[in-house]
Amino acid sequence: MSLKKQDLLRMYKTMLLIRRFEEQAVQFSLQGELRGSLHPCIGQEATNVGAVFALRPDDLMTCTYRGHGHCIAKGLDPREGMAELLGRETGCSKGKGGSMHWTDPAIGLLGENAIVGAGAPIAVGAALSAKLDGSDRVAITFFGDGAINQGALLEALNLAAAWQAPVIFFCENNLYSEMTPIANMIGTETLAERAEGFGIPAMIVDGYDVIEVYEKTSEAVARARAGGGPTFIEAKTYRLFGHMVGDNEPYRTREEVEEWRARDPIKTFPERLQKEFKIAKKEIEAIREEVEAEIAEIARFALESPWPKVEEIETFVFA
Ligand SMILES: Cc1ncc(C[n+]2csc(CCOP(=O)(O)OP(=O)(O)O)c2C)c(N)n1
Ligand SMILES: [Mg+2]
Repeated sequence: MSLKKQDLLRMYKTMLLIRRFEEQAVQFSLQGELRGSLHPCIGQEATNVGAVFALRPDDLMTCTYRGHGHCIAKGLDPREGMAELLGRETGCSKGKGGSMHWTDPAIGLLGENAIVGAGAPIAVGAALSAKLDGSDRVAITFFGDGAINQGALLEALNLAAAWQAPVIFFCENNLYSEMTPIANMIGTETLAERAEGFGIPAMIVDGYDVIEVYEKTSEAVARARAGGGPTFIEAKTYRLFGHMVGDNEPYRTREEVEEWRARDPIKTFPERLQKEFKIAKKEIEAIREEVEAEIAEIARFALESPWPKVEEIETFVFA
């Protein structure tokens, strides 16, 4: 395994930071500090971190409205992320994007996207551009199982294969598209086998195992960088929170949620670090303390940040 102790600790720290960030965001939403809908990635931190850690800082990325975790893992300043959620001027999209439109070209983030499947063609275009420039950058696009029947995704898969674009299609299959179980929406056993029909190699990974996600994504990234074209990855994952704040979850059972919660990477990964990698408990506790302090600072920064000025209401607005 190529991961060293420091990498494993950084993975744990980032997953925990994402979890605590999302919990703080939910709290802000319930308190009315955060307006608009919020789709937390609670439970999906191992795919966020495992996949993004396989990238270089100059690689390109698109993700969905459930994208805070990917963006933080890619290097977005979480203070700017939280300020964006609260609509403040210091936010990564100047307070004009909110939860579903974080953007930061400096870290290769070409944007979250509220339209299901819409990030995929953007990533294929970015990958094609990297290829035509003669660079070895790759692009990754994250989407959910619900995107699997979207024309935009299917056309993007086709063009990526035809052009051998250096792009990774990363599907976070959390079993539901809003309230609809994936089993009601497709006739195949897996989503991965769809990609094979386009001539794209596919892999299925355990999305609750951050190391496996990292290793498999690294293989796909290496192939893309070397000119080997696209890969489709289906990660089996689960959201431990509802689709969005306010979802009362009538479409799934408590037992199902509890089964996944028992494997929650935020709980099981530090146990694994101790048992399998012999990392001392006190190092893990130190990370927990660091993250708590960071979250307090993130919340303070966002709450104390100014609102955008009325005179700037039309700047950075397209039409
Ligand atoms: C093109 C389009 N159709 C419908 C919607 C409404 N919608 C918002 S989220 C969502 C579910 C998508 O599920 P999935 O892709 O599995 O992602 P998850 O929310 O599970 O992460 C739908 C249908 C939308 N945003 N865009
Ligand atoms: Mg889904």
